[in-house]
Amino acid sequence: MVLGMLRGRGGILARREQELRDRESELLVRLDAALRPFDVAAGDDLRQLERARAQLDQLFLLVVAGEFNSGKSSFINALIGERVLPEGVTPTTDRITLLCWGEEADERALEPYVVQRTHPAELLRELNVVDTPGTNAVIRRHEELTRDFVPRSDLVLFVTSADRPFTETERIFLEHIRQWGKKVVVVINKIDILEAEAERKEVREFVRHNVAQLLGHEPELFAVSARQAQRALEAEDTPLWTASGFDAMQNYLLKTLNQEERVRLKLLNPLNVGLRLARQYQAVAFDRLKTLAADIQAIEDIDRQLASYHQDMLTDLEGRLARIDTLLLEMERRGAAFFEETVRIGRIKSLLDSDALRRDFESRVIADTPARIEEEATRVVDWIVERNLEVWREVERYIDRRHGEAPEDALRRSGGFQYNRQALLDSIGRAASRVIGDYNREEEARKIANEVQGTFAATALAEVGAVGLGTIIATLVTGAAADVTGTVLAVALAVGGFYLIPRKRAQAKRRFSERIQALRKQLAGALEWQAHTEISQAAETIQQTMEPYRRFVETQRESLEQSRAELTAVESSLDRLRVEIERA
Ligand SMILES: Nc1nc2c(ncn2[C@@H]2O[C@H](COP(=O)(O)OP(=O)(O)OP(=O)(O)O)[C@@H](O)[C@H]2O)c(=O)[nH]1
Ligand SMILES: [Mg+2]
Repeated sequence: MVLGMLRGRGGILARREQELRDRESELLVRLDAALRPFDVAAGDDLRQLERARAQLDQLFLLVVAGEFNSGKSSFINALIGERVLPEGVTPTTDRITLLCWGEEADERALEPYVVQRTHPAELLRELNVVDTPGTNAVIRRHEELTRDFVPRSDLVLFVTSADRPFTETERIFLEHIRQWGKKVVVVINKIDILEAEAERKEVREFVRHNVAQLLGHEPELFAVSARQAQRALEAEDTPLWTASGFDAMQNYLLKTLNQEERVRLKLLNPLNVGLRLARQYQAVAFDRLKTLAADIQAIEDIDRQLASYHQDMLTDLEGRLARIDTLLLEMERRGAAFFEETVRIGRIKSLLDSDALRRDFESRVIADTPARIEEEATRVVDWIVERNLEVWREVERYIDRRHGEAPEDALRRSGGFQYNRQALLDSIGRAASRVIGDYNREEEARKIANEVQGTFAATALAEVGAVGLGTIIATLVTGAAADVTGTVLAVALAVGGFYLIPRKRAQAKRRFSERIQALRKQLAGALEWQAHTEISQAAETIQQTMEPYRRFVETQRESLEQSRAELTAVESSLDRLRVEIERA
């Protein structure tokens, strides 16, 4: 009301209207910017928004839609007063036809499947009318065209037919229109086929009730007969024109839907499109944030897993080293007993036979200890190898689980985001599978064993051949015996040094014990260091592999949180503006 009055007073309305228009435009530009980060999925929606915004400056757009054969084209022809559109019993209209005022009848293509027709009909000076292909026809393409066009309309005239009023597919289509926040006027056409007034009333009531239920408010509803209206026009029969319902229909379109109401609807059209998109993409952002939260959880789990693996590994290793300790300790004890028994004055003769002495030492003291130590060390190495593999398996399992949580269709719908995320998950999954697939336990074990051996080889042998750890250890401990027996022999030969014997015995025991201590330290050190290095390396490789995913998750989260906040802000501004426009 106010809008119309103000316009009448010249300039003031124009300013008020312009101000609302500008604010709306500004909000829609903001919305557009907020939707940009939503990648390809938002492409179509952005176009809808763009078009709706562009139409702010165009003539009011009345879109006539409904099921095929309900008489949409006939309805428009009657409204215009001439048969400008083809009518027919089969699905007839196969493109969107935009009817505009023009001095001469003309036609030109606007977009694929969209034509503009000019016609010198009075009604078209007030509004543009759009004829659409019918829904629920066998030709699916028709319905898609119409669906895509709905967001552009300022008002939808929804035409249902009296012979099959309000079908299920019509309900679904109306639901779609409603989601775009469109104002809908319902037309029941072909009312002429119902002769009894009671039947007409029944149909009206049925449609009214169902539409009201769907829209949540009483619809504006007209029962008409396009056929009668066309006949009335031809015969210039005024009573028939009134009876056809077209008098009331035309009145509504030109008077009730006056200039101010049209301006209001015009302003509300892009605004409602914007509101819908703002809400829709907040939900998208929410969904993605939920996915990301779970991703972050998974990444943290992997981090924790890696840390605890490291800890477990070192703890487990202590137990394994204790077994090697026991072997060494037993050997040390046997050594002490051997020296106690051998390095004695009464045994001087056997002491002089250093070869025999050494053999004796080797068989009684050293015995199979080096082989058993080697066995234990091999077990430790195998266990390191196994552990390493397990860490990667764990990563693979996590990635698999994250993968499984994004269903195929969701992936397609959400476009870039899910696609990129999935690609990153895939690449980690592949990296993990590759490591696991290529993992050669024996090769890994050999590598680690070589490293450990290397630590000893330098001390034990000048030259490292392909000797095992056991041989190296044997060499090291036998060296102690050689040392001892050598010294003892020297003493014996020096003669007279009886009193030296006990000292030499103590010295031999001490030396042997020192050797073993050194060996023990070296072994534990080498194995611990290897375990630590291996797990650290695996952890580092895993972290590196995960890095792009981690970065993706973090940057996406940040940007989605911003988008969501902005969308919420735009939504509430649009809501406020809507109230203002509705009240204006
Ligand atoms: N009885 C009766 N028939 C009508 C009326 N209006 C249209 N028809 C007939 O219904 C059939 C379909 O009319 P159209 O105007 O082509 O219907 P449409 O909704 O445009 O159909 P599509 O373009 O295929 O979606 C034609 O045979 C019309 O003659 C009416 O008021 N009464
Ligand atoms: Mg048609």
